[in-house]
Amino acid sequence: MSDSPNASISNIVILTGAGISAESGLATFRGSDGLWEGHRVEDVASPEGFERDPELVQKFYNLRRAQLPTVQPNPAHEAIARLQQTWKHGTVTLVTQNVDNLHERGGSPEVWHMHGELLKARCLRCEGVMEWDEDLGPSSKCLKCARAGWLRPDIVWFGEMPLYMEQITVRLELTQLFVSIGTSGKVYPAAGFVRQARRAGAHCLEFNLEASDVSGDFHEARLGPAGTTVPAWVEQMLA
Ligand code: BJW
Repeated sequence: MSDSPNASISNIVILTGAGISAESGLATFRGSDGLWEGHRVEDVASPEGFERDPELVQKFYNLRRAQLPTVQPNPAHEAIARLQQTWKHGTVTLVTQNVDNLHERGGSPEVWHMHGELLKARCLRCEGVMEWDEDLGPSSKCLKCARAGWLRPDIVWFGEMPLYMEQITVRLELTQLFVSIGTSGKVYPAAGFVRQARRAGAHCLEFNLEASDVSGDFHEARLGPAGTTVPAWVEQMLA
């Protein structure tokens, strides 16, 4: 029998939030410089807000899309990618609430973006989803049905169903280790994953600068900047 504390772990589920991209220069949602400042959440992150003022919402996401090439993945993104690439004992499932592409650019082979992606657009007319790296506006034409004026960011807003939910539930049932990194635990269903995983018998570990709203549901917390704490943990896992 192995003495390693990791010997009983085969499957790992990692959930990330805005905090993992903070050290790359992307603002978090609920920090003092949070993205919502200057905008009411319901104005820019709800289907009703989009219906009321599509131009404001498109502009909000256009600015964030345009920011992506100006930022780089940090050591936390890279460490997770290393774990995904080299973990030999089972699966490492990476679920992110982030709509940026820093996990992919950090080398992650597979990322489930449960709240959508800035670099995708969705057509309200034909439901087609397509890669999109330019500004979206009233004259943007769907690449699938060729109609203009029906494209929106492929982002999951409040009241909409997050993506990959069935697959995530299956992985949470099968995991021995659930790890949450840089998320405030304020937004559901993601904030409830720790309880699901814990009920299924997983050890639950939280990385954050400070206690989150769901810290009490974890077995263990590592406080500090993810760019330092996450690479140290990955080294430990791979040792
Ligand atoms: C660091 C750090 C560093 C900083 N190192 N850490 C009860 C149950 C179920 C649902 C609900 C419920 N009550 C209400 C709901 C509905 C609603 C909801 O949760 N509302 C809450 C406000 C209460 N949820 C929904 O509507 C969701 N859909 C849904 O529920 O459908 C029905 C359903 C039911 C049951 C099962 C399945 C489905 C949809 C939610 C969509 C969220 N969308 C947004 C916007 C996306 C687009 C965009 O990016 O603009 O997603 S909201 C926003 O919050 C964004 C984020 O992904 C999400 C989470 O934020 P996150 O990542 O946690 O960021 P912050 O800023 O809050 O926290 C950052 C953290 O990092 C902090 O803790 C810092 O300390 C830390 N940090 N620097 C480490 N260097």
